[in-house]
Amino acid sequence: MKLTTAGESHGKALIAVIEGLPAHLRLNIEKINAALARRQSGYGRGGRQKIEKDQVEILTGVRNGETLGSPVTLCIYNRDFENWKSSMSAEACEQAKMQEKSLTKVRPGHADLTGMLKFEQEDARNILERASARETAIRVAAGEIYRQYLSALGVEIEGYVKEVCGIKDEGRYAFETLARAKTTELGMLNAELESQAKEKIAALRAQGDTAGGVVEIRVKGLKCGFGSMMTYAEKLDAQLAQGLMSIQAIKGVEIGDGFGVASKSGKDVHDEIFYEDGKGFYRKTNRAGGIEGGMSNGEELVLRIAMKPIPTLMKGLQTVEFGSKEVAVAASERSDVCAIFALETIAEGVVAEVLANAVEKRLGGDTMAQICTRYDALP
Ligand code: EPS
Repeated sequence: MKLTTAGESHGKALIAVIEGLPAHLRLNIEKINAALARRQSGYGRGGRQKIEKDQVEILTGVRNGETLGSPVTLCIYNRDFENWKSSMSAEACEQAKMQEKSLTKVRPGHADLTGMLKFEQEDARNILERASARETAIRVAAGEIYRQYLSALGVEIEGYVKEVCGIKDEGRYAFETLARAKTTELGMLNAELESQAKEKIAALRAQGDTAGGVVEIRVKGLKCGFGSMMTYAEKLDAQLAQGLMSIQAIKGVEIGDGFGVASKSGKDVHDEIFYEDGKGFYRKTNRAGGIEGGMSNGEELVLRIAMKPIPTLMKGLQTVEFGSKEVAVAASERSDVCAIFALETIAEGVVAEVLANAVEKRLGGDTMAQICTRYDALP
């Protein structure tokens, strides 16, 4: 299943085309819009979210609430385009309007400078419009479709915020308790830690600074044997890391005990194997995070991702003005202080995309009924 997204942050719209979805996948469009609303919310978000009210429009591939098997096209209109028309239209724009919206005091940590050098641009606007995390809106819409595909097989994905700028939740939570994170302001499950994290974000906002954090994503119901150790491209852990790393601002991905395995000896890292009639093979621990040899082993998948603080700081860092090469303060008009709550929804969608593709690769199928039958027949 191939996903292509397109669209600039202040352009007319964001678009996604998904090829290869089976026929008869019943879509819950309200759930897609709920995921979009969640991505827009959370404590620490900025002014742009007051302008947008993201709603998906399905342009192709779905009839009467069900996929047809043809390419599915999704569209989210950018309301802010109304304010940017004169400098973001495909048609010729007035130089003065382009100048007004140009950005040359390049932001450390953003794609601005490297993108300008690579694509031979003198205005970072031509880089940042695509680099912006606004693109995650359409990835969430597509991700929710993959999530509904997996849900039809009994595979569920949930996540929560584990850390905000040094405030860490070391708790261990049962899968069934994770959904509650979506009803909190920051996606944390410990109310005391969440209130500390909110204070931290408020203080950083006052200082013109920003915050990142860690999100944990878990997957329940994925049977043994998805992905393969036969070739490196088929390894499920490699595919998940690639997908999660491709989300804007992600600097680290851990599976299971992740970096923690390096400081322990083998007996404290590997999950011992047991067998019981009726239950089959099982493990009492899950330090591997549900993946061994690049394949799902039937245990829960446990993934963690680290998000860097957003690189648009209201109190801009030192930089160099691109044209004059003079010392400058990095550009800022408005920014989020922290988008960690949004990341949870985005990461769920990306994990769903990777897993739906792994299912498709192994089970094929033209219709949802065929795929469900093949999935149910697996041990
Ligand atoms: C975003 C929209 C953007 C940014 C943010 C994500 O809106 P604007 O640039 O109009 O304020 O708030 O993008 C970035 C963090 C970034 O560095 O580009 C969104 O809808 O998520």
